[in-house]
This record gives sequence, C-alpha cells and structure tokens, in this order.
Amino acid sequence: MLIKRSRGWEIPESRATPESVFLNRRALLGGAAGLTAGAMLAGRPGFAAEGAPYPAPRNEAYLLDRAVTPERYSGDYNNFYEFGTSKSVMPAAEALRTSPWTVKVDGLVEKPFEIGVDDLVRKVGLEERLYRHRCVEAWSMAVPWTGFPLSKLLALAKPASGAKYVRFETFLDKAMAPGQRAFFYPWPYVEGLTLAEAGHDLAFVVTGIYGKPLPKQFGAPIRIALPWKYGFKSIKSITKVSFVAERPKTFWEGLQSSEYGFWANVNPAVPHPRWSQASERVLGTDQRVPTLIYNGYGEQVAGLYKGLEKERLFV
Ligand SMILES: Nc1nc2c(c(=O)[nH]1)N[C@H]1C(S)=C(S)[C@@H](COP(=O)(O)O)O[C@H]1N2
Ligand SMILES: [Mo]
Repeated sequence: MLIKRSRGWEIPESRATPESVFLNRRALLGGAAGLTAGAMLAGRPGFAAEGAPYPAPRNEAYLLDRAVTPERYSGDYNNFYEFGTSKSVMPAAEALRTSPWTVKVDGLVEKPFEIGVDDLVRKVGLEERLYRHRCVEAWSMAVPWTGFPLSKLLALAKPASGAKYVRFETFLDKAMAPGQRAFFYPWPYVEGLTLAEAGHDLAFVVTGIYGKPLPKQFGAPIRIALPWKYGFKSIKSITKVSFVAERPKTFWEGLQSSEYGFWANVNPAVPHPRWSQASERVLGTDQRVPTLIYNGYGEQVAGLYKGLEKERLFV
C-alpha cells in the first residue's frame, strides 16, 4: 500500500476502481486460479502486448487512497500549452497527429536509435497503474495510466557512464500546434530527471489511460507520469529522450525559474510564491484535501534525495 487509509476522506479500494477495469481484473483473477495479477504479470513479460494491448493487466502494487477521477472531468481539464493555455484544450488538441510517431533515443548511450511507439509497446509490454497527479496549480486527480516503467526504456538505451540526466523533449510543429506560435515560450517543451529518478520504479512511461490508448489532450501517444512531482514534470507527446551529462534546462525553468524549478517535488509546507500548496482541489469533486509530502509517495522516493538537502527540492 502506498498510503495508509486513516483519514475521513479516504474510501475503500473497490470504489477507487472504474467498473470496466474492475470487471477486467476479476476476469483475470478468475482465470489465474489463485495467482495474483501481479504474479501473473511478473511471470509473463509482454503479456499485454501479445494480444490487444488495452486494457492491460493492472499492477496491484500501485493503489489509491481516493476515487478514480471520472474521464469526463480529467479529460476536460488539461494543461497542454502546445494547443493553448485554456484548460478546455481538448478540442484544439484534436489537431495533434499521433501516427506515425517515433521516439529518438540519443546522447550518451551505447547506440542511439529511433523506435515507433507501437514497436516499443510490443517490445516492453504494458501494465496499468493507479496514480495520483498533483498539478502545481493545486488541483489534482487520480487516474489509471497504462504504460511501462521508465526503467525498461533505460535498459533498452544502455546509458554510458557519463550520463547523469535524462532529457525529454516534446514535438515542435508550429503549423500543427498553434500554441507554439507564441514566441515568448521556450519551445519545445523540455523536461528532465536525474538518472536515479528515471530509474525509480514509480517513474512511468504512459501510452494509455482508462484502459485505452491516450486521448490526444492527455499527451498522446506517449508521455511520462511522475506521481511524486508537480504535474509539469510529466511531459507529454515525447519525441526525443536524450542521456546527458549536464542538468537539462526545462521549459518552465526557462519561463520562470523562481517559480518552477528542476526538482519540483510535491511539498505542502513549501508554498508557491503566489499561492499555498497545503491543500488541493480534487477534479470532479467539491472537495479540498490536504496535500501530502511527495504527494503521498514519500516512503518510496524520499531516499532519492538524501544528500541533496541544499537543492531547491520542492520548487
Ligand atoms: N508537452 C507538454 N507537457 C505537459 C504540459 C504541456 O503544456 N505541454 N503540461 C504539464 C502540466 S502543467 C500538467 S499538470 C500535466 C497535465 O496533464 P493532464 O492534462 O493529462 O492532466 O501535463 C504536463 N505536461
Ligand atoms: Mo500542472
């Protein structure tokens, strides 16, 4: 369990399960004769990729302390500045062409390569995880992502010893994405992680949500989910993954480094310069709930930051 269920606003796990995925999981368990879904996953790498990739089996190691946010809320309140700054960016994001789509892996690696998203999915397989997402703007959601651990991509890339950071880049196409015509933004969108963060089990590459391929406004066809960090670290529509020696300069640092730093770990005790981070509005509800350190994932990730106490870890 990620978070002990001890607060009034927390709810039983059965309610945190959307019906379609819940039924799918029961079918899975029924066929497994006593095996847990996790054990089935472990014993059958690539399981989801052998048949239809969606919905993928859920990895039961990642559970929630709250209800899954219905898609009608999470899919209609997005940040995707390539298509405008409105939260209702969904219709504009329909202009995103997601096929064909390849991802370049380059920099300090054994051998640079480029791979189609479908090939990548077939190679590594898919699983579903329930993750929380906390935007720096103090709204949050909880969703079933489909994807694979970023560590699997690291294993394919075989970083060289000089690689210290992973740099992610979104597509650049002003004709397709009107937001990229706004010249004061440092396009393309760039994000970065240390190699240790990227190799952490929670760092997840996402190709689907709610048991199906990613709708465009969520950052199709391939994005990242980093549930212990503010949402802007979870870069969408990735075309390039580079292994580098220096800390990459990110999109939001380029825009306003005093407000949006490299680390951006969630911490209710460190306010944004313009607002409190103590609590969050849960999309689709009228609730505000307390924000937790590392968004509730501290037990897993705090160790990543030992010895880095002098850094601005929570901005
Ligand atoms: N390329 C790109 N990635 C991005 C963004 C963006 O504007 N462009 N917005 C970020 C922010 S601020 C958040 S909160 C999440 C939002 O993800 P969602 O729309 O799927 O909820 O995506 C992040 N990744
Ligand atoms: Mo965000």
